[in-house]
Formats: sequence, C-alpha cells, structure tokens
Amino acid sequence: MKRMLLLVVVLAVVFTLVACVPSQPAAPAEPAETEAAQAEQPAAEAAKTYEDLTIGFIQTGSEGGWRAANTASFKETAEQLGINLKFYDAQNKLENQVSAFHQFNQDKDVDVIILAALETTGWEEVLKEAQEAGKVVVLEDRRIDAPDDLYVTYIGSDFAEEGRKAAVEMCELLKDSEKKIVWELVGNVGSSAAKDRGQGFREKMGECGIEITKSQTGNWSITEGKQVTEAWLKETKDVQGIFAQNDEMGLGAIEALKEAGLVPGEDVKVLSVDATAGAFKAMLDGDLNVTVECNPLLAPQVYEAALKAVNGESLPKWVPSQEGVFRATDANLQEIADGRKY
Ligand code: GYE
Repeated sequence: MKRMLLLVVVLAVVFTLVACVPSQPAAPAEPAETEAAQAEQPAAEAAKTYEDLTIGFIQTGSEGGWRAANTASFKETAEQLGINLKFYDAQNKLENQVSAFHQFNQDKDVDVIILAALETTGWEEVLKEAQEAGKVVVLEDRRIDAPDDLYVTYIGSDFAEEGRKAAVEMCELLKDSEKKIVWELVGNVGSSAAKDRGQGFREKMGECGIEITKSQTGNWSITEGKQVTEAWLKETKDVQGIFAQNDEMGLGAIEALKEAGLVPGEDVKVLSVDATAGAFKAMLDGDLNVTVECNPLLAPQVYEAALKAVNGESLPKWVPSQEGVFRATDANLQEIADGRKY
C-alpha cells in the first residue's frame, strides 16, 4: 500500500514539473510582412492576354491567292482574339518593309512586330533597334539571314523540303519520258521561298536525270509567269516539264503552252507549289499535274507564339508547318478541293 502511495506521489510530482517546464522555444516567427512591406513588393505582373496586345504586321504585298489567304488569316484571327492589329502592306517593296519596321519600333503602343520578309538580308539594323525598344519580333512565312537571337521564333514552311518534294514528283511525272528537260519559274529574287525551293529541287532532280535548262523569276504572278514562258517557247518547244515555284506562275505557264499549241499536263508536265484553289481547278481541268502544299493559315500559331513571348516564355527558333502534295490523279480530288479553305 505504502509503495503504491509513494508511486502516485512521484507521478504527480513528475507531471507538475513537465507542465511547468517551457517547451523548446519555437523558431522566432518571420516578422509578419507588414502590409506596407507587402505593398512595396511589385505585384507579380499579371500575364498579358490577347486583348492587351498591339501588333504591327509587315506583309509582303498582295501578289496572289496564297498571300490573300495569309493576310486574311491574320486579320480575321486578330479580330477573333481581340488583338489590336496594325497591318502594313509593303506592296512588294523591301524599302517599304524596312521603313515600316522602323516606324513600329518607334511606336510606343506596339508590343509585337510580325514580319513576312520579302528578302532574306537587310534586317539586322531594324532588329537590333527593336531589341533596344523591347519589341517582341516574330517571323512568319519567310525566314531571314540574321542572328536568331534578334527574333523570338520563325513560323513558316520548309521551302527546301517543298523543292525536294517537287523534284520527286517531277521525276514520277517524267518517268516514261526519255528526255527530262525542265524549265523553272522562280519567285521574287532574294526571298527565302524562292532560294530554298530552287535549292531543294536541285538536291533531288539528279536522281532521275532532270536537267533545268531555263530558270527565271516570274515574281509569283500569273502575268509574268505567262510572259516568261511565252518568251522561252518562242526560242524552243523542247521541254518536258515546268516547275513553277507557285501556283500563279504555273497558271500563267499553262496559258502560254495552250497559246503555243501545246497541251499542258500532257505534252508538257506542269507542277507548282502552294495548293491554292486555282491549282485545284487547273488539276480538275487536266492542265496542272501536281501542286505541293504550302500552308498560308499561320496566324493562330504566330499569335500564340507572340503572346507566349510577351509573357516571357522561351520558344523554339523554328516551327515548321505540316504540308502535303496533291495530284491530278488523286481519286477524291473534287472532294478535297471542295474542303479547302483557300
Ligand atoms: O508560295 C507564293 C507567295 O512566301 C510561301 O509567297 C510564300 C510564297 C508563296 O507569293 O505564292
């Protein structure tokens, strides 16, 4: 009994002691950020939205179906997204593009500058100026030769791959032809589209023995494509294929062949690039054999990239477009043509 009593007393003493000994002092609380201190903190800048953006867009000009679709893509998508778009049509003059770029650099409202470059060179000065002015620069459609730290990204086609595809298709079209003489209608001199398509075609044409005997710019237009082909046909009719770097020049060549008494698509195979509505009609009429697609509907991708860049996200330097090839021999060609947006 005594022992039990003693035990209870001891336990009571222990508990009292424990209760009285202060626990480990907690780490001193961070001084409560005074509201004032919090107020001093620059508010984490809210991410910008499309409605916050003013974009200066420098277009090449309005040289044909592809360009019209490209321009419409940017104007319509800007409207849908609530972007304030300052659209500039350079009427296919490089000097107009450069001066517009300068103006957008000086324009305090402009956050982003989008450029479809007429030529690959001559951009470093305005790009450096844009960098100093804190402008985000995005290239669409055409690449340029400039250090890629001077722009955030380029969204456009692999023109060299389009050229390679064109050569493979022309080889197929001429597989039963002993002679494989090809004439090339080139886009505007100095543009990445013209340079790269020509280079890509030449990379592959040797595989079937194609020989390019005539090559000249038709400046992407039906009229000039026709005039250049007419001049060549006055010299000789010894040609088996025409490689037109865009549909419009191909349609011009078709008119010239017909007026020279030749049957386009048969006597002379005709292949073009873009896959616009005009090309589908010419294929359905049997005048054009093949068109290699080049996608003009780039606005959604470009605006998305611009917004990401404005909000500090880093982007891949090139986002190539996904594209196909269409042939006059495609079974459901009419159906495809009916489903096209441009
Ligand atoms: O092929 C042509 C337009 O840059 C991809 O420019 C574009 C080219 C297109 O004039 O039709």
